[in-house]
Amino acid sequence: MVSRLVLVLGDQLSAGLASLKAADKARDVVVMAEVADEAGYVPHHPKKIALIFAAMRKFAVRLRGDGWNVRYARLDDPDNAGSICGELLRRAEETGASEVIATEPGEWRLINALQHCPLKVRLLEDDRFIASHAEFDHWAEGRKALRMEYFYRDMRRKTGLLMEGDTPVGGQWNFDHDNRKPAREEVTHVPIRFEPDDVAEEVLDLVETRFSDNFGTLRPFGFATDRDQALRALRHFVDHALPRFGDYQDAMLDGDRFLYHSLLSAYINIGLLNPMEVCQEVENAYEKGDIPINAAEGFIRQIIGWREYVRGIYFREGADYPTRNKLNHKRKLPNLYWGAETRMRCVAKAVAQTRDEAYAHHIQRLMVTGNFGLLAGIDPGALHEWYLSVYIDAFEWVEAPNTVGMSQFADGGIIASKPYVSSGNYINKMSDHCRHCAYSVTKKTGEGACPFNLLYWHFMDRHRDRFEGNPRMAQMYRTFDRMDADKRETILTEAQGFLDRMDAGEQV
Ligand code: FAD
Ligand code: DLZ
Ligand code: SF4
Repeated sequence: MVSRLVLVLGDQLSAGLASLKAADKARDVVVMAEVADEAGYVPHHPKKIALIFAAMRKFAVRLRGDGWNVRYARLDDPDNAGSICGELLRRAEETGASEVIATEPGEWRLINALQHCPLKVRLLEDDRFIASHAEFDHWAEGRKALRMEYFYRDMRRKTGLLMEGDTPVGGQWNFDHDNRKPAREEVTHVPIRFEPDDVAEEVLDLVETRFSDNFGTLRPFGFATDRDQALRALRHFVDHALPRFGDYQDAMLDGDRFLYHSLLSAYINIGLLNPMEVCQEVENAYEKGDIPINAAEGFIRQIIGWREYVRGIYFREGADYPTRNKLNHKRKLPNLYWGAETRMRCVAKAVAQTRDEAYAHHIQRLMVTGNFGLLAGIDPGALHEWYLSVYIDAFEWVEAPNTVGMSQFADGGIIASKPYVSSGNYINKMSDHCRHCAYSVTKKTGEGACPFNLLYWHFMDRHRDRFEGNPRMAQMYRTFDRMDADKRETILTEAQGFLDRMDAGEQV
Protein backbone atom coordinates (compact mmCIF):
# COMPACT_ATOMS: atom_id res chain seq x y z
CA MET A 1 0.00 0.00 0.00
CA VAL A 2 1.32 3.51 -0.82
CA SER A 3 2.38 5.44 2.21
CA ARG A 4 0.93 8.78 3.27
CA LEU A 5 2.86 11.71 4.71
CA VAL A 6 2.03 12.80 8.25
CA LEU A 7 3.00 16.42 8.87
CA VAL A 8 4.11 17.41 12.37
CA LEU A 9 4.81 21.13 12.79
CA GLY A 10 7.07 22.78 15.34
CA ASP A 11 4.15 23.60 17.64
CA GLN A 12 2.53 20.18 17.29
CA LEU A 13 4.92 18.13 19.40
CA SER A 14 2.30 15.94 21.10
CA ALA A 15 2.20 12.14 20.95
CA GLY A 16 -1.60 12.27 20.83
CA LEU A 17 -1.69 14.70 17.87
CA ALA A 18 -4.73 14.24 15.58
CA SER A 19 -2.62 13.52 12.47
CA LEU A 20 -0.58 10.87 14.33
CA LYS A 21 -3.74 9.25 15.67
CA ALA A 22 -5.15 9.10 12.14
CA ALA A 23 -2.00 7.59 10.64
CA ASP A 24 -0.64 4.08 10.35
CA LYS A 25 2.81 3.52 11.87
CA ALA A 26 3.39 0.53 9.64
CA ARG A 27 3.18 2.38 6.35
CA ASP A 28 2.99 6.17 6.80
CA VAL A 29 5.95 8.55 6.95
CA VAL A 30 6.17 11.42 9.44
CA VAL A 31 7.54 14.65 7.96
CA MET A 32 9.18 17.23 10.20
CA ALA A 33 11.17 20.16 8.86
CA GLU A 34 13.10 23.14 10.15
CA VAL A 35 12.51 25.58 7.31
CA ALA A 36 13.57 29.12 6.45
CA ASP A 37 9.97 30.23 5.81
CA GLU A 38 8.83 29.38 9.34
CA ALA A 39 11.99 30.67 10.95
CA GLY A 40 11.71 33.92 9.00
CA TYR A 41 8.08 35.10 8.70
CA VAL A 42 8.91 37.46 11.56
CA PRO A 43 12.31 38.02 13.20
CA HIS A 44 11.68 35.51 16.00
CA HIS A 45 13.59 35.86 19.24
CA PRO A 46 16.63 33.51 19.02
CA LYS A 47 15.47 31.68 22.16
CA LYS A 48 12.13 30.92 20.47
CA ILE A 49 13.80 29.42 17.40
CA ALA A 50 16.15 27.43 19.63
CA LEU A 51 13.30 26.08 21.75
CA ILE A 52 11.32 24.99 18.71
CA PHE A 53 14.19 23.36 16.85
CA ALA A 54 15.54 21.57 19.92
CA ALA A 55 12.08 20.34 20.91
CA MET A 56 11.40 19.23 17.31
CA ARG A 57 14.64 17.25 17.15
CA LYS A 58 13.95 15.53 20.46
CA PHE A 59 10.35 14.81 19.51
CA ALA A 60 11.54 13.18 16.26
CA VAL A 61 13.82 10.90 18.29
CA ARG A 62 10.90 10.01 20.52
CA LEU A 63 8.66 9.21 17.54
CA ARG A 64 11.36 6.98 16.04
CA GLY A 65 11.64 5.22 19.39
CA ASP A 66 7.89 4.63 19.25
CA GLY A 67 8.32 2.93 15.86
CA TRP A 68 7.51 5.79 13.46
CA ASN A 69 9.36 6.27 10.21
CA VAL A 70 10.41 9.95 10.45
CA ARG A 71 11.98 12.06 7.71
CA TYR A 72 13.46 15.08 9.43
CA ALA A 73 15.01 18.07 7.65
CA ARG A 74 17.45 20.23 9.55
CA LEU A 75 17.70 23.89 8.63
CA ASP A 76 21.23 23.44 7.30
CA ASP A 77 20.50 20.29 5.24
CA PRO A 78 21.67 21.11 1.70
CA ASP A 79 18.46 19.68 0.19
CA ASN A 80 16.15 21.61 2.53
CA ALA A 81 13.33 23.05 0.39
CA GLY A 82 12.86 26.08 2.65
CA SER A 83 9.09 25.80 3.16
CA ILE A 84 6.64 23.32 4.64
CA CYS A 85 4.95 22.70 1.29
CA GLY A 86 8.35 22.37 -0.42
CA GLU A 87 9.43 19.75 2.13
CA LEU A 88 6.18 17.81 1.67
CA LEU A 89 6.71 17.79 -2.11
CA ARG A 90 10.30 16.60 -1.68
CA ARG A 91 9.23 13.77 0.66
CA ALA A 92 6.32 12.86 -1.62
CA GLU A 93 8.75 12.40 -4.47
CA GLU A 94 11.10 10.32 -2.32
CA THR A 95 8.40 8.01 -0.98
CA GLY A 96 5.81 7.97 -3.77
CA ALA A 97 3.19 9.31 -1.35
CA SER A 98 0.52 11.59 -2.81
CA GLU A 99 -1.57 12.28 0.27
CA VAL A 100 -0.76 14.30 3.39
CA ILE A 101 -2.45 14.08 6.77
CA ALA A 102 -1.96 17.31 8.75
CA THR A 103 -3.30 18.76 11.96
CA GLU A 104 -4.67 22.25 11.34
CA PRO A 105 -1.89 24.84 11.85
CA GLY A 106 -2.44 27.70 14.30
CA GLU A 107 -2.08 30.40 11.69
CA TRP A 108 -4.13 31.32 8.60
CA ARG A 109 -0.93 31.91 6.61
CA LEU A 110 0.13 28.29 6.95
CA ILE A 111 -3.37 26.86 6.53
CA ASN A 112 -3.52 28.74 3.24
CA ALA A 113 -0.08 27.47 2.19
CA LEU A 114 -1.13 23.88 2.85
CA GLN A 115 -4.40 24.33 0.99
CA HIS A 116 -2.47 25.58 -2.03
CA CYS A 117 0.24 22.93 -1.87
CA PRO A 118 -0.10 20.72 -4.98
CA LEU A 119 -0.70 17.53 -2.98
CA LYS A 120 -3.86 16.10 -1.50
CA VAL A 121 -3.77 17.53 2.05
CA ARG A 122 -6.29 16.32 4.63
CA LEU A 123 -6.51 18.88 7.46
CA LEU A 124 -7.71 17.51 10.79
CA GLU A 125 -8.99 19.68 13.60
CA ASP A 126 -6.51 20.19 16.44
CA ASP A 127 -8.20 18.33 19.30
CA ARG A 128 -5.61 19.36 21.88
CA PHE A 129 -7.94 22.31 22.49
CA ILE A 130 -10.94 21.90 24.78
CA ALA A 131 -13.46 23.71 22.57
CA SER A 132 -13.78 22.67 18.93
CA HIS A 133 -14.44 25.32 16.27
CA ALA A 134 -18.05 24.13 16.11
CA GLU A 135 -18.50 24.41 19.88
CA PHE A 136 -17.09 27.92 19.98
CA ASP A 137 -19.22 29.04 17.04
CA HIS A 138 -22.28 27.49 18.66
CA TRP A 139 -21.56 29.42 21.86
CA ALA A 140 -20.94 32.68 19.95
CA GLU A 141 -23.91 32.42 17.60
CA GLY A 142 -26.54 35.08 18.15
CA ARG A 143 -24.76 36.73 21.13
CA LYS A 144 -24.47 40.50 21.09
CA ALA A 145 -21.22 40.49 23.03
CA LEU A 146 -18.71 37.65 23.19
CA ARG A 147 -17.57 38.04 26.78
CA MET A 148 -14.97 35.58 28.00
CA GLU A 149 -16.60 35.09 31.41
CA TYR A 150 -19.68 33.33 30.01
CA PHE A 151 -17.64 31.16 27.67
CA TYR A 152 -15.42 30.23 30.62
CA ARG A 153 -18.38 29.03 32.66
CA ASP A 154 -19.34 26.71 29.81
CA MET A 155 -15.80 25.35 29.77
CA ARG A 156 -15.98 24.72 33.52
CA ARG A 157 -19.21 22.80 33.00
CA LYS A 158 -17.75 20.89 30.05
CA THR A 159 -14.50 19.88 31.79
CA GLY A 160 -15.94 19.51 35.29
CA LEU A 161 -12.88 21.37 36.62
CA LEU A 162 -13.54 22.90 40.07
CA MET A 163 -17.19 21.88 39.88
CA GLU A 164 -19.49 20.22 42.40
CA GLY A 165 -22.23 18.97 40.15
CA ASP A 166 -23.63 22.06 38.46
CA THR A 167 -22.19 24.56 40.91
CA PRO A 168 -18.71 26.04 41.02
CA VAL A 169 -16.48 25.01 43.92
CA GLY A 170 -16.32 27.79 46.50
CA GLY A 171 -19.74 29.09 45.50
CA GLN A 172 -18.62 31.52 42.82
CA TRP A 173 -17.21 31.26 39.32
CA ASN A 174 -14.53 33.87 39.57
CA PHE A 175 -12.26 34.95 42.43
CA ASP A 176 -10.53 37.76 40.57
CA HIS A 177 -11.33 40.35 43.21
CA ASP A 178 -8.81 38.48 45.45
CA ASN A 179 -6.16 38.62 42.72
CA ARG A 180 -5.23 42.28 42.57
CA LYS A 181 -2.60 42.49 45.28
CA PRO A 182 0.24 44.89 44.51
CA ALA A 183 3.87 43.82 44.44
CA ARG A 184 5.70 42.55 47.51
CA GLU A 185 9.39 42.89 47.54
CA GLU A 186 10.49 39.48 48.72
CA VAL A 187 9.52 36.92 46.10
CA THR A 188 10.55 33.41 46.97
CA HIS A 189 9.88 31.65 43.68
CA VAL A 190 12.77 30.92 41.31
CA PRO A 191 11.62 29.29 38.07
CA ILE A 192 13.21 25.98 37.15
CA ARG A 193 15.90 26.06 34.45
CA PHE A 194 17.41 23.25 32.42
CA GLU A 195 21.05 23.00 31.42
CA PRO A 196 21.07 22.54 27.60
CA ASP A 197 21.84 18.93 26.64
CA ASP A 198 23.78 17.91 23.51
CA VAL A 199 20.77 18.34 21.24
CA ALA A 200 19.99 21.78 22.60
CA GLU A 201 23.67 22.81 22.44
CA GLU A 202 23.88 21.87 18.76
CA VAL A 203 20.75 23.91 18.04
CA LEU A 204 22.06 26.88 20.03
CA ASP A 205 25.19 26.89 17.85
CA LEU A 206 23.05 26.82 14.70
CA VAL A 207 20.81 29.65 15.93
CA GLU A 208 23.83 31.67 16.98
CA THR A 209 25.24 31.43 13.46
CA ARG A 210 22.02 32.00 11.53
CA PHE A 211 19.92 34.38 13.64
CA SER A 212 22.39 36.56 15.50
CA ASP A 213 20.86 39.73 13.99
CA ASN A 214 17.43 39.02 15.51
CA PHE A 215 16.45 40.98 18.63
CA GLY A 216 17.06 38.88 21.73
CA THR A 217 19.73 37.21 23.82
CA LEU A 218 20.26 33.53 23.08
CA ARG A 219 22.37 32.45 26.06
CA PRO A 220 21.93 31.48 28.82
CA PHE A 221 19.16 29.18 27.60
CA GLY A 222 17.20 27.38 30.30
CA PHE A 223 13.91 26.31 28.73
CA ALA A 224 12.65 22.73 28.82
CA THR A 225 13.00 21.12 25.40
CA ASP A 226 11.19 17.80 25.89
CA ARG A 227 8.13 16.46 27.60
CA ASP A 228 9.90 15.06 30.68
CA GLN A 229 11.51 18.41 31.39
CA ALA A 230 8.25 20.26 30.74
CA LEU A 231 6.50 17.97 33.25
CA ARG A 232 9.20 18.80 35.79
CA ALA A 233 8.60 22.49 35.12
CA LEU A 234 4.87 21.97 35.73
CA ARG A 235 5.49 20.22 39.06
CA HIS A 236 7.98 22.87 40.11
CA PHE A 237 5.42 25.58 39.41
CA VAL A 238 2.64 23.78 41.28
CA ASP A 239 4.84 23.18 44.32
CA HIS A 240 6.60 26.53 44.52
CA ALA A 241 4.67 29.33 42.79
CA LEU A 242 1.05 28.31 42.39
CA PRO A 243 0.02 28.97 46.01
CA ARG A 244 0.71 32.68 45.46
CA PHE A 245 -0.13 32.81 41.76
CA GLY A 246 -3.59 34.29 42.36
CA ASP A 247 -2.60 36.93 44.88
CA TYR A 248 0.19 38.45 42.80
CA GLN A 249 -1.03 37.72 39.28
CA ASP A 250 -1.27 41.40 38.36
CA ALA A 251 1.80 42.60 40.26
CA MET A 252 5.10 43.81 38.81
CA LEU A 253 8.42 44.20 40.57
CA ASP A 254 11.45 46.11 39.38
CA GLY A 255 13.80 43.44 40.70
CA ASP A 256 11.84 40.29 39.81
CA ARG A 257 11.03 39.15 36.31
CA PHE A 258 8.79 36.16 37.00
CA LEU A 259 7.03 36.62 40.36
CA TYR A 260 4.66 33.66 40.75
CA HIS A 261 3.92 33.07 37.08
CA SER A 262 4.16 29.60 35.61
CA LEU A 263 6.25 30.16 32.45
CA LEU A 264 4.35 27.22 31.01
CA SER A 265 2.73 28.95 28.02
CA ALA A 266 5.40 27.93 25.51
CA TYR A 267 5.31 24.29 26.60
CA ILE A 268 1.54 24.16 26.29
CA ASN A 269 1.56 26.01 22.97
CA ILE A 270 4.14 23.75 21.32
CA GLY A 271 2.49 20.59 22.63
CA LEU A 272 4.92 19.38 25.29
CA LEU A 273 2.15 19.77 27.87
CA ASN A 274 -1.55 19.26 27.36
CA PRO A 275 -3.78 22.06 28.70
CA MET A 276 -6.12 19.63 30.46
CA GLU A 277 -3.32 17.78 32.27
CA VAL A 278 -1.97 21.12 33.47
CA CYS A 279 -5.38 22.11 34.85
CA GLN A 280 -5.89 18.71 36.46
CA GLU A 281 -2.56 19.00 38.25
CA VAL A 282 -3.71 22.38 39.59
CA GLU A 283 -7.10 21.01 40.61
CA ASN A 284 -5.37 18.14 42.46
CA ALA A 285 -3.23 20.59 44.38
CA TYR A 286 -6.40 22.45 45.41
CA GLU A 287 -8.17 19.25 46.43
CA LYS A 288 -5.20 18.21 48.56
CA GLY A 289 -5.44 21.56 50.34
CA ASP A 290 -2.06 22.78 49.06
CA ILE A 291 -3.32 25.94 47.36
CA PRO A 292 -6.15 28.42 47.94
CA ILE A 293 -9.21 28.60 45.68
CA ASN A 294 -8.25 32.00 44.21
CA ALA A 295 -4.98 30.50 42.93
CA ALA A 296 -6.61 27.36 41.51
CA GLU A 297 -9.55 29.17 39.93
CA GLY A 298 -7.42 32.07 38.67
CA PHE A 299 -4.98 29.74 36.96
CA ILE A 300 -7.55 27.38 35.47
CA ARG A 301 -9.50 30.38 34.11
CA GLN A 302 -6.43 31.52 32.17
CA ILE A 303 -6.20 28.16 30.43
CA ILE A 304 -9.73 26.91 29.85
CA GLY A 305 -11.12 30.45 29.73
CA TRP A 306 -8.78 32.96 28.10
CA ARG A 307 -6.62 30.57 26.10
CA GLU A 308 -9.56 28.75 24.55
CA TYR A 309 -11.56 31.94 24.08
CA VAL A 310 -8.87 33.84 22.16
CA ARG A 311 -8.35 30.85 19.89
CA GLY A 312 -12.09 30.73 19.22
CA ILE A 313 -12.09 34.42 18.30
CA TYR A 314 -9.05 34.07 16.00
CA PHE A 315 -10.58 31.32 13.93
CA ARG A 316 -14.10 32.73 13.98
CA GLU A 317 -13.03 36.20 12.86
CA GLY A 318 -10.95 35.04 9.91
CA ALA A 319 -7.62 35.71 8.25
CA ASP A 320 -7.94 39.51 8.19
CA TYR A 321 -8.20 39.74 12.00
CA PRO A 322 -4.51 40.62 12.61
CA THR A 323 -4.74 43.54 10.14
CA ARG A 324 -7.65 45.31 11.86
CA ASN A 325 -7.15 48.89 12.97
CA LYS A 326 -10.48 50.29 14.18
CA LEU A 327 -8.86 53.22 16.00
CA ASN A 328 -6.89 54.10 12.87
CA HIS A 329 -3.58 54.23 14.71
CA LYS A 330 -0.66 54.82 12.36
CA ARG A 331 2.41 55.73 14.39
CA LYS A 332 5.46 53.67 13.51
CA LEU A 333 6.88 51.43 16.19
CA PRO A 334 9.46 53.47 18.11
CA ASN A 335 12.95 52.04 18.51
CA LEU A 336 12.50 51.73 22.25
CA TYR A 337 10.57 48.49 21.56
CA TRP A 338 13.80 47.15 20.08
CA GLY A 339 15.85 48.15 23.08
CA ALA A 340 16.72 51.81 22.34
CA GLU A 341 17.17 53.59 25.63
CA THR A 342 14.14 55.13 27.29
CA ARG A 343 13.79 56.98 30.57
CA MET A 344 10.44 55.29 31.21
CA ARG A 345 11.52 52.73 33.79
CA CYS A 346 8.52 50.44 33.39
CA VAL A 347 8.96 50.21 29.61
CA ALA A 348 12.75 49.86 29.80
CA LYS A 349 12.40 47.00 32.30
CA ALA A 350 9.76 45.14 30.28
CA VAL A 351 11.74 45.45 27.05
CA ALA A 352 15.09 44.48 28.61
CA GLN A 353 13.49 41.43 30.17
CA THR A 354 11.86 40.55 26.85
CA ARG A 355 15.24 40.79 25.13
CA ASP A 356 16.96 38.61 27.75
CA GLU A 357 14.26 36.06 28.50
CA ALA A 358 11.85 36.08 25.50
CA TYR A 359 9.30 36.38 28.30
CA ALA A 360 7.23 39.01 30.04
CA HIS A 361 4.17 38.26 32.08
CA HIS A 362 0.66 39.28 31.18
CA ILE A 363 0.46 42.62 32.98
CA GLN A 364 3.79 43.74 31.51
CA ARG A 365 2.52 42.88 28.02
CA LEU A 366 -0.91 44.43 28.57
CA MET A 367 -0.41 47.39 30.90
CA VAL A 368 3.15 48.47 30.06
CA THR A 369 4.17 47.82 26.43
CA GLY A 370 0.58 47.36 25.25
CA ASN A 371 -0.82 50.31 27.17
CA PHE A 372 1.99 52.54 25.94
CA GLY A 373 1.40 51.46 22.33
CA LEU A 374 -2.30 52.19 22.57
CA LEU A 375 -1.88 55.54 24.31
CA ALA A 376 0.77 56.60 21.79
CA GLY A 377 -1.36 55.53 18.81
CA ILE A 378 1.14 53.01 17.43
CA ASP A 379 0.06 50.99 14.39
CA PRO A 380 -1.44 47.78 15.85
CA GLY A 381 -0.06 45.80 12.89
CA ALA A 382 3.46 46.81 13.89
CA LEU A 383 2.78 45.90 17.51
CA HIS A 384 1.31 42.58 16.39
CA GLU A 385 4.49 41.81 14.49
CA TRP A 386 6.57 42.79 17.51
CA TYR A 387 4.68 40.57 19.96
CA LEU A 388 4.70 37.69 17.47
CA SER A 389 8.47 38.03 17.15
CA VAL A 390 9.73 38.55 20.65
CA TYR A 391 7.91 36.09 22.92
CA ILE A 392 8.81 32.45 23.36
CA ASP A 393 5.11 31.48 23.38
CA ALA A 394 4.00 33.56 20.38
CA PHE A 395 1.87 31.87 17.74
CA GLU A 396 -0.63 33.87 15.79
CA TRP A 397 -3.82 32.16 17.04
CA VAL A 398 -3.04 33.30 20.59
CA GLU A 399 -0.86 36.37 20.05
CA ALA A 400 -3.09 38.24 17.57
CA PRO A 401 -6.32 38.29 19.63
CA ASN A 402 -4.33 39.30 22.71
CA THR A 403 -2.51 42.11 20.87
CA VAL A 404 -4.93 43.34 18.25
CA GLY A 405 -8.05 42.67 20.31
CA MET A 406 -7.40 42.74 24.02
CA SER A 407 -4.46 45.12 24.11
CA GLN A 408 -5.00 47.53 21.18
CA PHE A 409 -8.81 47.56 20.82
CA ALA A 410 -8.11 47.37 17.07
CA ASP A 411 -10.97 44.89 16.55
CA GLY A 412 -13.39 47.58 17.73
CA GLY A 413 -14.30 45.84 20.98
CA ILE A 414 -14.91 42.17 20.18
CA ILE A 415 -12.63 41.03 23.02
CA ALA A 416 -12.44 44.04 25.32
CA SER A 417 -15.50 46.01 26.36
CA LYS A 418 -13.32 49.07 26.83
CA PRO A 419 -9.71 49.86 25.94
CA TYR A 420 -7.04 48.77 28.42
CA VAL A 421 -5.57 52.24 28.95
CA SER A 422 -4.28 53.71 32.15
CA SER A 423 -2.23 56.60 33.39
CA GLY A 424 0.93 56.05 35.44
CA ASN A 425 -1.25 55.60 38.50
CA TYR A 426 -2.10 51.97 37.70
CA ILE A 427 1.55 51.06 37.10
CA ASN A 428 2.49 52.77 40.34
CA LYS A 429 -0.19 50.86 42.24
CA MET A 430 0.82 47.47 40.87
CA SER A 431 4.62 47.88 40.86
CA ASP A 432 7.61 49.65 42.35
CA HIS A 433 8.94 50.84 38.97
CA CYS A 434 7.97 54.45 39.53
CA ARG A 435 10.23 54.71 42.55
CA HIS A 436 13.20 54.04 40.26
CA CYS A 437 12.02 56.18 37.35
CA ALA A 438 13.43 59.41 35.93
CA TYR A 439 9.85 60.63 35.47
CA SER A 440 7.52 61.47 38.32
CA VAL A 441 4.31 59.51 38.44
CA THR A 442 2.62 62.12 40.58
CA LYS A 443 3.36 64.93 38.12
CA LYS A 444 0.57 65.49 35.63
CA THR A 445 2.29 68.19 33.56
CA GLY A 446 5.59 70.03 33.36
CA GLU A 447 9.20 68.89 33.36
CA GLY A 448 9.47 65.22 34.36
CA ALA A 449 5.74 64.43 34.25
CA CYS A 450 5.09 60.72 33.65
CA PRO A 451 4.39 60.24 29.91
CA PHE A 452 1.58 57.79 30.69
CA ASN A 453 -0.21 60.64 32.53
CA LEU A 454 0.04 62.95 29.51
CA LEU A 455 -0.75 60.35 26.87
CA TYR A 456 -3.75 59.01 28.75
CA TRP A 457 -5.65 62.24 28.22
CA HIS A 458 -4.31 62.59 24.68
CA PHE A 459 -5.84 59.19 23.91
CA MET A 460 -9.16 60.09 25.58
CA ASP A 461 -9.29 63.39 23.75
CA ARG A 462 -8.56 62.06 20.29
CA HIS A 463 -11.09 59.22 20.65
CA ARG A 464 -13.83 61.20 22.37
CA ASP A 465 -16.39 60.46 19.65
CA ARG A 466 -15.96 56.74 20.02
CA PHE A 467 -15.70 56.36 23.80
CA GLU A 468 -17.58 59.21 25.45
CA GLY A 469 -20.81 57.25 25.28
CA ASN A 470 -19.26 54.12 26.86
CA PRO A 471 -20.71 54.01 30.38
CA ARG A 472 -17.45 52.61 31.75
CA MET A 473 -15.51 55.61 30.40
CA ALA A 474 -17.97 58.44 30.90
CA GLN A 475 -16.61 59.24 34.38
CA MET A 476 -13.10 59.84 32.95
CA TYR A 477 -14.49 62.25 30.36
CA ARG A 478 -16.29 64.11 33.12
CA THR A 479 -12.99 64.33 35.07
CA PHE A 480 -11.22 65.69 31.99
CA ASP A 481 -13.96 68.21 31.31
CA ARG A 482 -13.89 69.47 34.88
CA MET A 483 -10.23 70.50 34.48
CA ASP A 484 -9.82 74.11 33.52
CA ALA A 485 -9.29 74.75 29.82
CA ASP A 486 -5.66 75.87 30.27
CA LYS A 487 -4.75 72.67 32.06
CA ARG A 488 -6.36 70.55 29.35
CA GLU A 489 -4.50 72.53 26.73
CA THR A 490 -1.17 72.12 28.54
CA ILE A 491 -1.63 68.35 28.89
CA LEU A 492 -2.46 67.89 25.22
CA THR A 493 0.37 70.14 24.06
CA GLU A 494 2.91 68.37 26.27
CA ALA A 495 1.65 64.96 25.17
CA GLN A 496 2.02 65.98 21.53
CA GLY A 497 5.50 67.30 22.26
CA PHE A 498 6.45 63.95 23.76
CA LEU A 499 5.13 62.09 20.69
CA ASP A 500 6.95 64.45 18.33
CA ARG A 501 10.23 63.93 20.16
CA MET A 502 9.74 60.18 20.12
CA ASP A 503 8.92 60.22 16.39
CA ALA A 504 12.06 62.24 15.76
CA GLY A 505 14.08 59.46 17.37
CA GLU A 506 15.00 61.43 20.50
CA GLN A 507 15.38 59.53 23.74
CA VAL A 508 12.14 59.84 25.72
P1 FAD B 1 0.74 32.51 33.64
O1 FAD B 1 0.53 33.87 34.16
O2 FAD B 1 1.40 31.54 34.53
O3 FAD B 1 -0.70 31.98 33.18
C1 FAD B 1 -0.98 30.59 33.05
C2 FAD B 1 -1.32 30.19 31.66
O4 FAD B 1 -2.56 30.73 31.25
C3 FAD B 1 -0.34 30.61 30.59
O5 FAD B 1 0.75 29.72 30.53
C4 FAD B 1 -1.18 30.59 29.33
O6 FAD B 1 -1.22 29.30 28.77
C5 FAD B 1 -2.57 30.93 29.84
N1 FAD B 1 -2.92 32.34 29.60
C6 FAD B 1 -2.89 33.34 30.48
N2 FAD B 1 -3.38 34.47 29.94
C7 FAD B 1 -3.70 34.16 28.68
C8 FAD B 1 -4.25 34.91 27.60
N3 FAD B 1 -4.57 36.20 27.73
N4 FAD B 1 -4.42 34.29 26.43
C9 FAD B 1 -4.10 32.99 26.28
N5 FAD B 1 -3.59 32.23 27.26
C10 FAD B 1 -3.40 32.82 28.45
N6 FAD B 1 0.07 34.20 25.41
C11 FAD B 1 0.62 33.26 24.63
O7 FAD B 1 0.59 32.07 24.98
N7 FAD B 1 1.21 33.58 23.44
C12 FAD B 1 1.28 34.86 23.00
O8 FAD B 1 1.82 35.12 21.93
C13 FAD B 1 0.72 35.89 23.82
N8 FAD B 1 0.76 37.19 23.42
C14 FAD B 1 0.22 38.16 24.22
C15 FAD B 1 0.25 39.48 23.78
C16 FAD B 1 -0.32 40.48 24.56
C17 FAD B 1 -0.32 41.91 24.07
C18 FAD B 1 -0.92 40.14 25.79
C19 FAD B 1 -1.55 41.21 26.63
C20 FAD B 1 -0.96 38.83 26.22
C21 FAD B 1 -0.40 37.83 25.45
N9 FAD B 1 -0.44 36.47 25.87
C22 FAD B 1 0.11 35.51 25.04
C23 FAD B 1 -1.15 36.06 27.08
C24 FAD B 1 -0.28 35.99 28.37
O9 FAD B 1 0.39 37.21 28.53
C25 FAD B 1 0.69 34.83 28.33
O10 FAD B 1 -0.01 33.63 28.07
C26 FAD B 1 1.41 34.66 29.66
O11 FAD B 1 2.06 35.86 30.02
C27 FAD B 1 2.40 33.53 29.58
O12 FAD B 1 3.19 33.44 30.73
P2 FAD B 1 2.96 32.30 31.82
O13 FAD B 1 3.02 30.97 31.18
O14 FAD B 1 3.93 32.58 32.92
O15 FAD B 1 1.50 32.59 32.25
C1 DLZ C 1 7.67 29.16 14.96
C2 DLZ C 1 8.29 28.08 14.13
C3 DLZ C 1 9.62 28.21 13.74
C4 DLZ C 1 10.49 29.32 14.20
N1 DLZ C 1 10.18 27.30 12.92
C5 DLZ C 1 9.47 26.22 12.52
C6 DLZ C 1 10.02 25.27 11.62
O1 DLZ C 1 11.14 25.40 11.15
N2 DLZ C 1 9.27 24.21 11.28
C7 DLZ C 1 8.00 24.05 11.72
O2 DLZ C 1 7.37 23.04 11.40
N3 DLZ C 1 7.44 24.97 12.55
C8 DLZ C 1 8.14 26.04 12.94
N4 DLZ C 1 7.56 26.99 13.73
C9 DLZ C 1 6.15 26.83 14.11
C10 DLZ C 1 5.21 27.28 12.97
O3 DLZ C 1 5.53 28.59 12.56
C11 DLZ C 1 3.76 27.13 13.45
O4 DLZ C 1 3.40 25.80 13.27
C12 DLZ C 1 2.79 28.03 12.72
O5 DLZ C 1 3.05 29.38 13.00
C13 DLZ C 1 1.34 27.72 13.11
O6 DLZ C 1 1.12 27.92 14.47
FE1 SF4 D 1 6.37 54.18 34.06
FE2 SF4 D 1 5.51 56.68 34.53
FE3 SF4 D 1 6.03 55.05 36.56
FE4 SF4 D 1 8.02 56.01 35.05
S1 SF4 D 1 6.67 57.19 36.35
S2 SF4 D 1 7.77 53.89 35.75
S3 SF4 D 1 7.06 56.06 33.04
S4 SF4 D 1 4.45 54.77 35.01
